[in-house]
Amino acid sequence: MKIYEAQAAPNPRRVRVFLAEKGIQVPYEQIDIGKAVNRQPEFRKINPLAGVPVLELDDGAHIAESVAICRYFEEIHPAPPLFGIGARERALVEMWQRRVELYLFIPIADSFRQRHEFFKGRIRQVPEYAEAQRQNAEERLAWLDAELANRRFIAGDQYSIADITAMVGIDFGRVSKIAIQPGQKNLARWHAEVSARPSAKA
Ligand SMILES: N[C@@H](CCC(=O)N[C@@H](CS)C(=O)NCC(=O)O)C(=O)O
Repeated sequence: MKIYEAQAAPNPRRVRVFLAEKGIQVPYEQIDIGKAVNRQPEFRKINPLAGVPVLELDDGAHIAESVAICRYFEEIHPAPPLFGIGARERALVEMWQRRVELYLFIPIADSFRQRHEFFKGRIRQVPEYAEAQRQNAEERLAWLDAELANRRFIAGDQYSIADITAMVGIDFGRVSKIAIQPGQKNLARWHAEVSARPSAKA
């Protein structure tokens, strides 16, 4: 088993933080996305969509998509649970994981991908869309700040994969000058707490 990843990229970091929370060690193989190695035919045999991370199982199966990789490890190492326990909690974690991925992480990623030199020639870029997504991300930070007035973590009282996605997304916002605002005290309190966990350094 091994994970193809790229140290500086946000999606691989989501998986590293998740594994660190569970105390699981998996060998990593670095893919040089700066040189677009992930977009070459050799890597596309592993993931036709070219993204990292990708988990390679001992039977040769390849599992891409960060949350799918995390779910695999949740099944084989249930403790500590990061997708919730029981129908109610699992549904709430799923809801929040999807919300922070679709409405925060992706707008933050688009703010970078849609305008930055790094992605020129790799994807179709629309700089106006980068700016629209930057503004969307800023609105979602305000929304999340209000949500966090009444609970400790994104999905409730327990730390979960939703916290990992939100933290990694917000940290990646630095490259697009998207940041928690001084008045967003609930978000700042939450961010300080999740960033202080040893897993955040993974
Ligand atoms: N939906 C995928 C996204 C994978 C993805 O876009 N990975 C980025 C790194 S954060 C990547 O491979 N970028 C290099 C490229 O697109 O060339 C996931 O959740 O893992």
